[in-house]
Amino acid sequence: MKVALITGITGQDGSYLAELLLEKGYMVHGIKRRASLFNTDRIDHLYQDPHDPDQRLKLHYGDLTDSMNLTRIIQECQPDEIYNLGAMSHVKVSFDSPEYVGNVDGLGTLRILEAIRILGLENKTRIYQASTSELYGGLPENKNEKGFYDENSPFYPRSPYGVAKIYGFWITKNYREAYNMFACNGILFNHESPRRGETFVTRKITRAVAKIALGLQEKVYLGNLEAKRDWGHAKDYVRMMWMILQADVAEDWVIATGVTTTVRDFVRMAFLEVGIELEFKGTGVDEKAFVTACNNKDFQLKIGKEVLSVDPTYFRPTEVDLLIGDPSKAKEKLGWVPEYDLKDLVKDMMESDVKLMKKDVDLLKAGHEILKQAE
Ligand code: NAP
Ligand code: G4F
Repeated sequence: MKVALITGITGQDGSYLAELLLEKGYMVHGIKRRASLFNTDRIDHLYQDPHDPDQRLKLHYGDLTDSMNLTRIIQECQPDEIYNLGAMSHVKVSFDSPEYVGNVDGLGTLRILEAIRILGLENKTRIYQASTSELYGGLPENKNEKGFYDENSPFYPRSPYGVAKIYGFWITKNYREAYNMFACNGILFNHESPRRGETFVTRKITRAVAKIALGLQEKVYLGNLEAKRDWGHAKDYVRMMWMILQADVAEDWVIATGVTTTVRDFVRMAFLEVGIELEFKGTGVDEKAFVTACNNKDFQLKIGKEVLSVDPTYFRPTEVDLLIGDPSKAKEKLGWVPEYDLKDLVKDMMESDVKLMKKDVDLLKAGHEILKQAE
């Protein structure tokens, strides 16, 4: 049985990857951080009974800042594959915690690679490093002749997160070249899902739209509506992580959809999923969105209602204006075919968040019923 170790297993990608590897028959080890509250919501459905001898998922307490702990876990698991997904992954937050993000996202990668070397596992263990399109920094002049970022485009990170991840990228490449390790970077463009963290822009939008449509929230405040991102579905992207480690040769790979969309258009698409049409008025910090039509009888808002404002709190000291990736190499050499386009992604996220928020409405109704009966 193949053995995999996933750092960041409690995160969006970690949870989908764990599901995929269990389906493929792997023994999956995951590193979770000790927290004062339960933090395994995304993987609880995979982890019913830790006492079951057939359980193929095992969690270990650990942290990417702790070399001894990482080395011990790797020694215990003897993994065939390590997926280093653990990271402080929020770009805006990285401006507030630059030293911490350097330690976790940069040096954390080194700690994993060095543990493999110390343990003499260079010829056994393949490593996937979660690199990112943030490395490109969105500089227009660095796109290729077709107008995309690809494996050969120069890097220019624009945040402490991007700078930490560029260390992770190069140290992975260096260990591959220096010690002949099967260590690969997946340069992944933004990928989202119903399990996306609530403070990333897509999930913030789909949660807010569901709440606004159900009358649980008045409006949403966002930052830069002009930013453009190449958004794919996390399920498609974790499949590619696995494919990267099954390749004949260790290389670095761009994973993207090749389509870029503004934050503003993502908002429009999310509202349209519940039949609500919007008009945007004003520019910059004065831009707002208003309801112009409601085509779904379940979600009726007042025409003209203001549902979005800009709040400069969400602006970043340095912004990545536009990202768009060229996944040709992954498609041609590894046969990667994504199943979701942006419309499918928005639909999946909206359906999930409407369902989630409806539970709140049902709870409120049940509460009112109980109060009425008590009167
Ligand atoms: P995520 O949902 O934020 O998950 C991050 C994971 O890392 C969580 O399990 C988190 O644990 C864990 N973690 C944080 N700090 C840690 C530490 N000090 N030690 C050990 N684990 C730690 O991120 P994601 O979207 O799944 O992304 C997975 C990886 O891909 C990240 O490295 C991210 O930077 C990279 N990436 C993501 C995207 C994207 O669009 N999603 C694109 C390119 C690259 P807790 O649950 O305890 O917080
Ligand atoms: O959703 P975001 O926070 O993602 P961002 O910064 O692109 O980073 C994500 O993708 C990277 C891959 O390129 C990953 F490496 C990284 O770990 C993370 O998963 O912001 C997307 C865009 C930005 O331009 C931001 O300024 O949305 C803009 N935005 C506008 N209003 C907002 C908001 N972002 C957030 N988080 N919240 C807002 O209210």
